[in-house]
Amino acid sequence: MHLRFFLRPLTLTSGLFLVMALLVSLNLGERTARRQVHVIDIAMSTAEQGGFTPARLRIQAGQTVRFRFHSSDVAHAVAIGPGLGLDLGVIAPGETKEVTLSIDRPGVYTFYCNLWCSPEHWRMRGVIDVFNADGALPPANNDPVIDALTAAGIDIDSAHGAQQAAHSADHADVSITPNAAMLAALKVPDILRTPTWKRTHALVDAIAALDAANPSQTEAALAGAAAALWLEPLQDADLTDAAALYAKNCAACHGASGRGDGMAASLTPAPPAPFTATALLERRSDVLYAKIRRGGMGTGMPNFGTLFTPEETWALVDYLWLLALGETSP
Ligand code: HEC
Ligand SMILES: [Cu+2]
Repeated sequence: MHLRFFLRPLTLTSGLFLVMALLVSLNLGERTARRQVHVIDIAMSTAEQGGFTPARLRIQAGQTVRFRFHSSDVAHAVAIGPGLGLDLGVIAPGETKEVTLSIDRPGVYTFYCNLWCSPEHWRMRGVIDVFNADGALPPANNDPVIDALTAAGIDIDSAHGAQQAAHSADHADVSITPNAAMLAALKVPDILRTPTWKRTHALVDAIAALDAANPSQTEAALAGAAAALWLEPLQDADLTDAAALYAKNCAACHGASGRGDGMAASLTPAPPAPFTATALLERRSDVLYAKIRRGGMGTGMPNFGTLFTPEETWALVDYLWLLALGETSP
């Protein structure tokens, strides 16, 4: 995708013509209409007071648009996704921030608040329909990961269900401390190191597979090795962006270190899930991914599928494993 954007505080008007000249030069040969900046003013108040107004925008692919966001009540923060990498940061009460951009790929985009601003904060979202030249929107893509879970009959909401409770009882007393030395000492079937296997299996499955390949190890040793196996691909991964997404969009409920103890944790109909080794023992990464993208019906877990790209979502899943198993965990 080809994206141009310029973040500028309202007060800096001097650079405007330079910026416009650049935009126009990049657009040479395109229709005159495209050269004009289409300005859209968007007022922001808490979701209880109406959220974004207007909340639905229609623009043309390739059109240069300037969004001006104005906070009228409390501090908000605005990001636009998926895949645009746009985050305007905090907008204080009475302040206006703007962004000038042109989105070349038609589709449906979301602008959203990523600063906890009220109990209904996460509802503070708006939609940008980016039409192609024919005035049409491309059809929405299905998510192959969620489709595969559905096809396999895996209900992402019942992952906590009876089966889970029964299994957890067996493992409740196992403390899981990643043990790389133990992992190195064990026989590890190759398939356990493939990304596909890891995404579609839980830690308990890894423990069982290690058990089968290495008879007469203690459960604690096997669990430590499995946890180290889970962390292996994360050692070299750059999860800086995922950590920032988590801090802005998830920590208010799930807690900064994933203990389920964020400042808004008491406001949700169901308690926010803790991201600890024991809590995630039976969780498949693809189920966590699906839950993040689709949300938890009626539980208070918002859906993030219209905000983040699949890649950003996988990075968040990795980050959850780091919170659960990484060195920062108690
Ligand atoms: C408004 C509060 C709230 C916010 C914000 C929130 N969550 Fe949740 N989340 C919940 C609640 C409540 C649950 C438990 C209900 C459920 O599993 O559906 C949950 C469950 C989950 C689960 C399922 C865990 C499991 O063990 O099955 C995942 C994964 C998750 N959240 C990830 C995230 C991520 C990542 C973010 C940020 C991008 C986030 N959540 C933001 C409230 C929230
Ligand atoms: Cu907010």
